[in-house]
Amino acid sequence: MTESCKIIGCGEAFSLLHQLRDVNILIHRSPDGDCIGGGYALYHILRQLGIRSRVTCADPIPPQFHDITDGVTFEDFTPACHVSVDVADRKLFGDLPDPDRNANILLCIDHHISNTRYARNLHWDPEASAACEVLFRFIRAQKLTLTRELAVCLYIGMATDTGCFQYSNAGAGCFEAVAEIKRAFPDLPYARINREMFVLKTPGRIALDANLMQNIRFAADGRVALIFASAELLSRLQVTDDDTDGIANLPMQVRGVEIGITVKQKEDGSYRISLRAGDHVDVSAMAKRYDGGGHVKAAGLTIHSGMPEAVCAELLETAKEFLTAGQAQ
Ligand SMILES: [Mn+2]
Repeated sequence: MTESCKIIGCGEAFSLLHQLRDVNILIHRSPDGDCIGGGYALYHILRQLGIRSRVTCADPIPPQFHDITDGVTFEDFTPACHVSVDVADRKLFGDLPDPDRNANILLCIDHHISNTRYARNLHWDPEASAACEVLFRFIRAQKLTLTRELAVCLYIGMATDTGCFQYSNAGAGCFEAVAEIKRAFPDLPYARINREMFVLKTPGRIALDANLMQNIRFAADGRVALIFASAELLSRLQVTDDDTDGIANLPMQVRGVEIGITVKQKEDGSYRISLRAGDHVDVSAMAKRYDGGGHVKAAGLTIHSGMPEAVCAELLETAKEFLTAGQAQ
């Protein structure tokens, strides 16, 4: 944040990318479909421009994203510059090895309203459903070729960030992009990809969901709901971090819930909290109070210590407050 960040459009982002060589593409820790799809899409775009790049992530890419990663092998090289995709804040890079950890980010391509402008240049559309939607429009604006590989990356990014096109962030631009992708590549395995992304769960995950829903807590006459996944439960059921992806949506399945809180206890005693909002509530504001961030309808934060009961009680109280704030608008 010490240097100023310049917000740039497609044309300027394109001429910037054009001048680069040996690009390290950084995506966020606990990688999801959008940052993986977006990171690999940028790799394919740079290939079209004759520029060598690779995707770097602090955590391994989960196997269900094999449609994106299959057939891609990165060359080994010392990066000359760093570009980030779908990363709202540099602390979301996670635990990277040293040259990358403090890297100067030349360009960030993002869609998070909470972007902290840590990069020197930001190609940004906070209205876009996904970083992959931003990249789709970039490809169109710059008359790049929408290859099959790009189509797969971008489809998965948009599908996952919109919960298979069910969230309110799935706007006209997203549907237009997906329509164009489907028209250009009608034979991609969309149904199989959707099933892998949104339907299939491991047995451990099924058991986890059942346990969490059985112990769900409500406040404010059922308008706030909280689920708590203790470190003990997670280790007993042997669910991986990747397996817990999406549990944040469970509290919102209950009719009447307007703020859904998911508390995940880490082994080190800290808590990773995900917030989800129904209509009329802004959970990004609630996350900000705890130095977190995200979108109006989906945000996250970390609480570093405390007893589980106190942490949950405080979050329920804070949510009640933001519920009332939302009503006043
Ligand atoms: Mn995203």
